[in-house]
Amino acid sequence: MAQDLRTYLRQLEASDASSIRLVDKEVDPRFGITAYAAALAEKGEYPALLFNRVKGSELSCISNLLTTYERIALYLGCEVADIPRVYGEKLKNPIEPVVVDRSAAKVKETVVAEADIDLAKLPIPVHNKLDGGPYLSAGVMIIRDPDSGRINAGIYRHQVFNERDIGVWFLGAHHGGLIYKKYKKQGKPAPVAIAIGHHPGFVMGAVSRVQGIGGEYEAAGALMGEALELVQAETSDLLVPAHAEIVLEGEILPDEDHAEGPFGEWPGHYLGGGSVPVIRIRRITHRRNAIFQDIVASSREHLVVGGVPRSGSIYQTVKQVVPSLKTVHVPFYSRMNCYLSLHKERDADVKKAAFAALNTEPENLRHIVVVDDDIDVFNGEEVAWAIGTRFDAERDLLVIPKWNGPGGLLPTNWDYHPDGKNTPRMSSAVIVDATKPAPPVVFPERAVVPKGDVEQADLGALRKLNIEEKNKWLTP
Ligand SMILES: Cc1cc2nc3c(=O)[nH]c(=O)nc-3n(C[C@H](O)[C@H](O)[C@H](O)COP(=O)(O)O)c2cc1C
Ligand SMILES: [Mn+2]
Repeated sequence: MAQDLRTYLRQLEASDASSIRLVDKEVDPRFGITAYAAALAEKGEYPALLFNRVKGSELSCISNLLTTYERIALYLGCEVADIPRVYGEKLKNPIEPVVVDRSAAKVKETVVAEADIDLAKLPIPVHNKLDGGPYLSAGVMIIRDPDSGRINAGIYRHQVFNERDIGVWFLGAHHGGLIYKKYKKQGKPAPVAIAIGHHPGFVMGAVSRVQGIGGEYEAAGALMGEALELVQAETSDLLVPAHAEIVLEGEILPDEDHAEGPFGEWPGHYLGGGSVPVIRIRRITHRRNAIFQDIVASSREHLVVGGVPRSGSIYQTVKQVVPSLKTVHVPFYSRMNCYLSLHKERDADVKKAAFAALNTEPENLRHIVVVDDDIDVFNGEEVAWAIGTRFDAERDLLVIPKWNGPGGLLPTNWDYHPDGKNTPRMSSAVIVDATKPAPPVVFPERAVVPKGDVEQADLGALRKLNIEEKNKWLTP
């Protein structure tokens, strides 16, 4: 059986039943869904949330699903510390998709005709206080490049404007926007499809850095470990995922832009917006009892889904330049940062690794920290300790002025003026070399308790103090 959102939910439930929680109470899609995620996040909890009574909709909504590295490691079949390597290696071995018959495609179980389309019937959340409206945050938009014929996919934010029109916000050099402009130049509508609700390998395949236009379906196959099954769309020559929960089909209109935003973006501020192209929805197909998938915008889920694929691509490119690379972390708590650990053989390894990382992810990275391989880059405290003990700014800091921008989603890529206007600017990148000097220099040893003794500590014997012991030691 082909993998999809449901096969993954089953796998997740079997591995840790407390990681999926049902909200069996009516919630308003306006802030009600994100309110649960935010209330739990305040307590440091990130379970997937399945809402089965969203006001105004007969469909359920899943949100907060891809919030932890453990849930990514689960479908990749590896340890958390090994995600960058495994992810990078899978992307290097793409798997071609296959086309299945309409009768085998679960996404065709229900077809909504153009005249019956009303997006208000989908459980689409309004995420944050100042958001301009409901947004699809986990929709994978599929478009065919008219020149090469290749199908490209990516997640782009879609604001819902009315019962049949949504927006699409393209960033800079993303292929989705470049392809749309080719249709617009010819004055033609661009056929698109938006797949909502699928296996995390499909969702993350769509946001992986794939060289050249297209290749996301192949990346999804690699991450899922099997060929992605596709089916013919209803209204165009696009091939869409056969086992998505929901597919919206439509066209980006060539001459009908609309004001968009604000929207709370991944750096945690309201960014982006302006005038965007409009997608007119012409058909909806979905499963019976479809689950609408949401990604909690500007939260940990948004950051994990965006950050893990970056770690995978960076691992791959840096490893080619500096084979002694141990691993990479683009932390979910600050995706502008990238921590590289390596076994340093030459002092030059540091800058070579750092520049390879910056060039793999030129869009968001601004702070590269290189540490030795005794530092766990998944532990922010260890990285901060390495900076505190092995980095001297005068000697070990390299500032690269005007590296990033201008404009875009990074708050530092804008100048803010007293009249309330913003103008785009470039911002700098830094390389922080927090490694010890390369051999043969002798650096002080790190103080640790011998490993063998740590392993022998009998943690099972620990217990609370009893009354007698309290009287003995805790009474004044
Ligand atoms: C949750 C999420 C939301 C995203 N929203 C947008 C967006 O609104 N616009 C955009 O251009 N990219 C967005 N991205 C990034 C793109 O999906 C990603 O960079 C993708 O690789 C672009 O593919 P492309 O170059 O083939 O267009 C988002 C990524 C994630 C994970
Ligand atoms: Mn692409």
